[in-house]
Amino acid sequence: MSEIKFYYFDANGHGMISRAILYAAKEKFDNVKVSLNEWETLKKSEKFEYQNLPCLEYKGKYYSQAHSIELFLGKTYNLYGNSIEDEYQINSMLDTFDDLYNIYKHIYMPLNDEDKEHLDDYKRAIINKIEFFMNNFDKKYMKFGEKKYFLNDNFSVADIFLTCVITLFCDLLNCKNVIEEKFPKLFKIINNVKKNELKDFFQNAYNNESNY
Ligand SMILES: N[C@@H](CCC(=O)N[C@@H](CS)C(=O)NCC(=O)O)C(=O)O
Repeated sequence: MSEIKFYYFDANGHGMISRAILYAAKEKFDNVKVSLNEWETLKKSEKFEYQNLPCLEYKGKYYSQAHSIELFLGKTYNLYGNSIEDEYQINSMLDTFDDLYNIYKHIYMPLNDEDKEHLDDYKRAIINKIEFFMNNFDKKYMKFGEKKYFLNDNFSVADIFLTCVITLFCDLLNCKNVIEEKFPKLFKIINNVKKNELKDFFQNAYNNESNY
């Protein structure tokens, strides 16, 4: 049994980036996919201190909250840049996940009839938001000197974020062609990372069937 376990549902969502970091680092870990039934019981365990997933069990300790786990793993495997400025750029990118998710959740699990009537509006809103963020990332990438990876010549959690989150939302919203055409430089990084650092992840851990 591995001394590292990553607990999340059988979906991509809030667990995707941490799973991808573990794959990119070629770490041996148990990728525990919790079913909704199991979760009802597990949720009450003190291991899951905020009563939600993802959760990382790392060498006997439990870690909660998606972005904090990403930071913990990113630093553990030296994928968090070389300076406080790099860390800021990575954190600021990671925070855009929740901005996208907060729109997507109205499509993924509409709360009321109003949500159901406005699915197309939410879809348009989230695609606009993706374009807005990509435009911002594109400008930063040019400012950073258009190196092999987003920040510089070193692979980092910024590249993992870009590859995972943009792939996920493009798949969910069926908008890859539109986004790829507008941001060819960023897609060069994404396509390269998919073929190299995250090849195993996309072959074995990315869930094509999930709607989140
Ligand atoms: N702030 C939390 C949010 C995580 C979250 O929303 N988890 C959801 C799945 S995406 C969850 O555990 N839902 C089940 C529940 O709340 O019982 C984080 O960033 O980890």
